[in-house]
Amino acid sequence: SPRQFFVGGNFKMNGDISSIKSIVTHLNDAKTDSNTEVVIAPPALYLLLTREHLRSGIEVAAQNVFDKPNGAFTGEISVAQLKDSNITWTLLGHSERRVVLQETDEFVARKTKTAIDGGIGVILCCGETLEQREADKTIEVVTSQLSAVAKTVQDWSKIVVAYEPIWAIGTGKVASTQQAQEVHKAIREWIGKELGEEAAKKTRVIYGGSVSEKNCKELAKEEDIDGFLVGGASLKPAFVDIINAKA
Ligand code: G2H
Repeated sequence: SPRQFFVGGNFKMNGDISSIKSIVTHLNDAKTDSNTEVVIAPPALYLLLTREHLRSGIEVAAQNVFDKPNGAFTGEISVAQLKDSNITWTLLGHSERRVVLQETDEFVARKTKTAIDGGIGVILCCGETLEQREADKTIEVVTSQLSAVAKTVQDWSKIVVAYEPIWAIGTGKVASTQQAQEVHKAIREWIGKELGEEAAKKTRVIYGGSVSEKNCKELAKEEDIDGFLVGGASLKPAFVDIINAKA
């Protein structure tokens, strides 16, 4: 594959100083596949601590960022503040934010544009509900989430697309390799149509939703699965096995 394998760890709202330090120490000491790009996303409060203790070669991501440069936006963090703290990536559009915080496709797109224009990478999440899948709307839902971004961002070289079917998140119900591959392939075809063949060839499309050390190897064999976004398992030592899924 012309694409570097990419594994993200999304800690969500988990951990404390002591447990995050021990995850970082474990990663620092682990033998990780040098062909895999690794990025971990702790809660905002622990970004600096994580960056300070984590070895170079592993990047740190925020779980969210705001779309304004600075000012009276209580509770928000800017792209410039992330860069100032050596935080080089952000997640955006995770379904937990789309559903719980009611973020729209347009808001996710504005934040993605701000992050990309500011020079940080974006792990852009998309995915359908069980109801949408059963109504055969999966590809339509996912591509319309991505379309909102393509309207304002043409350069996707610093975007990693994370396909996360909502029904597979934190449920232990992983998508089958065929189900995942089918959507990843459709996303790549959509990228080709909207952004060109070069972008389709180069953009990493990673899978998220109950990825574990047990199911990662099979998923990693699929042609259009370029890595994983890992939630629950990224808090455990087995995260290293997922990083090494291709090794
Ligand atoms: C999906 C994933 C990480 P989990 O949200 O973003 O979490 O692996 O716990 O399903």
